[in-house]
Amino acid sequence: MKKVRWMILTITLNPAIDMSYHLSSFHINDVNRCNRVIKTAGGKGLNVSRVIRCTSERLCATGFLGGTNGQFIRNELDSNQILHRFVDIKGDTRNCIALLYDGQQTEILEEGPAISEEEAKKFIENYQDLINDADVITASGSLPKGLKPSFYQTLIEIANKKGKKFILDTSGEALREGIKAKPYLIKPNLDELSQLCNRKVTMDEEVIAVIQNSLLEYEIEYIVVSLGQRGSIAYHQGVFYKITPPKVQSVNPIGSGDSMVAGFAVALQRNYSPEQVLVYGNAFGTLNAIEEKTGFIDTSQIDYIINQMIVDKIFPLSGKSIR
Ligand code: TA6
Repeated sequence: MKKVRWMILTITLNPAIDMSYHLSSFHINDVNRCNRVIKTAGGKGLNVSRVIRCTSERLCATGFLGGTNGQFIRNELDSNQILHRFVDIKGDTRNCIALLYDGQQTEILEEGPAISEEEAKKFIENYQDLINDADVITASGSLPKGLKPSFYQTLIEIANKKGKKFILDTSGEALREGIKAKPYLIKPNLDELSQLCNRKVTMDEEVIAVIQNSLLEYEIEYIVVSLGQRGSIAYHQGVFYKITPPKVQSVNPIGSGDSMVAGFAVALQRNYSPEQVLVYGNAFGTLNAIEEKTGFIDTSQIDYIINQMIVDKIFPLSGKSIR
């Protein structure tokens, strides 16, 4: 039988069933009834997987799954025709809750199950085998309990030895440790960047200064700081970019950062130019925000959105555009 070679490997170490409750009223310390609940196979890496699946690129999803929630996710991946190779765990995969009311979103994220040493070892063995069939690897979200904060670092080192491009999208200690292994691309948002440099970062000039002063030493190919609807500021090989997406009517921004990661992975897989890589990621983020479903894009709209993207190259010190 012919062996199927996938090209993008997505990693979700702490997947979740995402429950979105759309509420017409919301009162603390009272009973709130809800007639619109959406249940999705979630965790950031599974959102990435679904968006890649919307394109023609082939992928395989991996991570840890356990219990009936784990089985639900496996069934969802099967029905979305997403190839998957998860490691079975004893614990139960978590639930994450989003309460959507009056244009606002309140999230309750369970910590998730603990991973045993044996399960972590099994994952690494499985991963060593899976990456042989991948050119680009994405790793998204929090690390589950039981794994060392340097777990992503280990995965990046293994990928780098084999010449694979590793995209890391995580936060806190896992990001701090992960960047030491030189991932190919990182995509912190402003909160994650602020955590990383231990001070509040909001302005474009501050983002550029933090990249220059605190991140360049790690020699990461692409550093992309996502700014929500304002797009992103990126650094690649000595050049800073500001990418501004067109103004759109946002319907559901959940998963837009994950969608951005999917866009980067697809563009890297296709060996696009650096500007195209940056534009693709941003376009995918925008396309997700205009859809009701989390982790979904309408691929027929990619060119339409890309044509409206503004890419400015920036002088690092003055923040002045040189477009
Ligand atoms: O940003 C929302 C989300 O993508 C949800 O899908 C939810 O599962 C959550 O993130 C998980 O984030 P974490 O960082 O805990 O892995």
